[in-house]
Amino acid sequence: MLVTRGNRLYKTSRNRRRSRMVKPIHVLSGPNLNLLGTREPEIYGKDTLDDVRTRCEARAAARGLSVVFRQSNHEGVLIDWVQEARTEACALVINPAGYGHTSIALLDALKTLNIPVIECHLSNPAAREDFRRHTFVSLAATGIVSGFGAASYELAIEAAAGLVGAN
Ligand code: DHK
Repeated sequence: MLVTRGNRLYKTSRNRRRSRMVKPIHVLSGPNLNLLGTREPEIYGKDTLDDVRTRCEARAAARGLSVVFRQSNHEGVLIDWVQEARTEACALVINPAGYGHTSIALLDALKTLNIPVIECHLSNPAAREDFRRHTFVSLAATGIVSGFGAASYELAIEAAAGLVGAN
């Protein structure tokens, strides 16, 4: 059985297991990603956000982890969820979508975290319009996965699991 100590996972005895269960990976998606599958599918792919959720859950389960998977179109809601992750998550995967390019408030919230933060993009913003090439969120990210469509989320889960020491 895996448990957390700080942000890392350890195998442990049954007694210890009761007191320290593994926290989930929180996966946050920003504005317009609720439209995934129909929104510019040539850029963002045909998978829906529910498909992405299923893929994340499966990836995490294979590493003995669970996910809390959420999407919002509202900056303040995303910030509230980032703050929640401070105590409730072992790692955070975030696709900030358009807010990544604009939100210093989201960056400030992310900078309060003491857990791995994986920034995730379906497309490769560096290969798109100039205004997408700068992402405030990157300043607080442990690492970035971009350009692999829905698989970017799965790779981000893998990276998070590795960083917290899951098998
Ligand atoms: C999603 C968005 O909605 C855009 O605003 C970003 C990102 C790119 C993505 O590739 O997932 O520029």
